[in-house]
Amino acid sequence: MQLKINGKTLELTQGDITSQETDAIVNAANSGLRGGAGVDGAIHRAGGPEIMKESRLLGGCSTGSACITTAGKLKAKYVIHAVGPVWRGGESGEPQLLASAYRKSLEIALEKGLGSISFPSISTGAYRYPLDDAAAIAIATVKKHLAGETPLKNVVFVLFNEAAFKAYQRALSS
Ligand code: AR6
Repeated sequence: MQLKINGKTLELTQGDITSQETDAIVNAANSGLRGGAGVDGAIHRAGGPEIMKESRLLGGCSTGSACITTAGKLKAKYVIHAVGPVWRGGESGEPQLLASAYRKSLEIALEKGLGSISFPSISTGAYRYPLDDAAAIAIATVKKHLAGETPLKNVVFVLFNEAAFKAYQRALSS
């Protein structure tokens, strides 16, 4: 499923983000950049130890922010480590922090002049953010970025399962 915005493409696909060939893939990281389970574990396993070596040098990345490393053995050139919020009921700034994690990732892509980037569904696994709400924020933040001046021509959401794919489809078509 695709949407054209300002001559650029926003695409949804179901699969494993580690096999994406976009310039950057985004990791759903923790603020310590310590690695973990879920998409974080998959990225470090597939990319090899170089990504963790660079992550350690960064010394952490605050919630709602994003930091960049190279991508080791992955096909992508960079991994952008975005730190989404843990869901605590929605009254602790979670929507703003989630939007900010996406926005900061897109700003890093812009600074680096990247043409393409893939996102997972940040915060909706271990961090328990409700899927439909997270999808609406993710899609709205990317749409806003693509409507402005950016070198990004292609933004892909790589959804790991059907439930996530359907939630992002709903968000994209609403
Ligand atoms: N490709 C794409 N999406 C994936 C993949 C994959 N290979 N594997 C899982 N997902 P999560 P969070 C989906 O838990 O909620 C880690 O331990 C998954 O189905 O990876 O932001 C970190 O170190 C879900 O929809 O990230 C942090 O401590 C989505 O990715 C913490 O979890 C996000 O789930 C971050 O939690």
